[in-house]
Amino acid sequence: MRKTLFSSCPALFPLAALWFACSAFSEVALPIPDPASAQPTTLGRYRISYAAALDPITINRIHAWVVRITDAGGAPVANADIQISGGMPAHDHGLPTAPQATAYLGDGRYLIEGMRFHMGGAWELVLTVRAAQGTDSLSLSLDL
Ligand SMILES: [Cu+2]
Repeated sequence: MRKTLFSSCPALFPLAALWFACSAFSEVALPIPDPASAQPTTLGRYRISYAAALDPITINRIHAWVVRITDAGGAPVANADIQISGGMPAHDHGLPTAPQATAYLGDGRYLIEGMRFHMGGAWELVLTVRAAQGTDSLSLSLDL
């Protein structure tokens, strides 16, 4: 299953192998977003599904996410630039880390590394996608 994720892009394999080696070491599996959970972005240009490597998400543990981006018709979107921002609106602070999209995993899936939430409560996460269809974003509400 994992092998097929990378078969369409051999150039990414060394990076992916490294990530898998690290993830095996830390006993964290690559999460697979459920396409059925995809949500439309604000302007309807994309649909985004996501999965966190921690389930449930634990406070103060740095971890990875995988997000899957498709166009409005459900076709996987490659070559997207993804910016991650957010914070706790009620506390007027941002994220304690600067999560980054670090690898394209194929089939519209991107590895997001560096996620961490440092307290329980209501978080907002904003994923901004810039790709061929234009720029659009999705706000997620997380109650931790
Ligand atoms: Cu807070």
